[in-house]
Amino acid sequence: MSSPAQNLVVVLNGPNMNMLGLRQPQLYGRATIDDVEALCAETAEQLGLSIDFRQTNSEGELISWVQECRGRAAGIVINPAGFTTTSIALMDALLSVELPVIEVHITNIHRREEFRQHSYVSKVAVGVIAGLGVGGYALALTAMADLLEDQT
Ligand code: DHK
Repeated sequence: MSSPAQNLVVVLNGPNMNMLGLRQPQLYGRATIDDVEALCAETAEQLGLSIDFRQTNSEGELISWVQECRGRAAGIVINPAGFTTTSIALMDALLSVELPVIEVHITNIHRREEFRQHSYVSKVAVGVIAGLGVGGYALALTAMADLLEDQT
């Protein structure tokens, strides 16, 4: 029997992602966080994955959620949002769980302000998807499914 951890991908979203659809739609688009969750759920179902989709504005909560993935999940897809460029603690938490991590940004952070371009999360991620809109989440789940398949 397969363990629950084998196909569970935790999709984490950092601060202000609850404002998707309202916040700077010219950059982030009109899709809401609920739309992104629905996209992830649909994509995961097609890929035979389970997902646990979450958003928080709190750095501590995000770190606790990462820690809870150890032994429970097979991989993490994360849009760290504003914590991307600031949180060594988040990077350390991601390292501590020893799981594949894929980083997602809706916008192309490399075309934006310089302060957005350094990511601590990228230091520990298998890969990064940036600038492809909310569709980047579906791409990340597809890449994660391939990664997990290769692991077995
Ligand atoms: C989302 C944010 O909230 C910003 O802090 C990042 C990222 C970019 C995104 O493109 O999804 O700089």
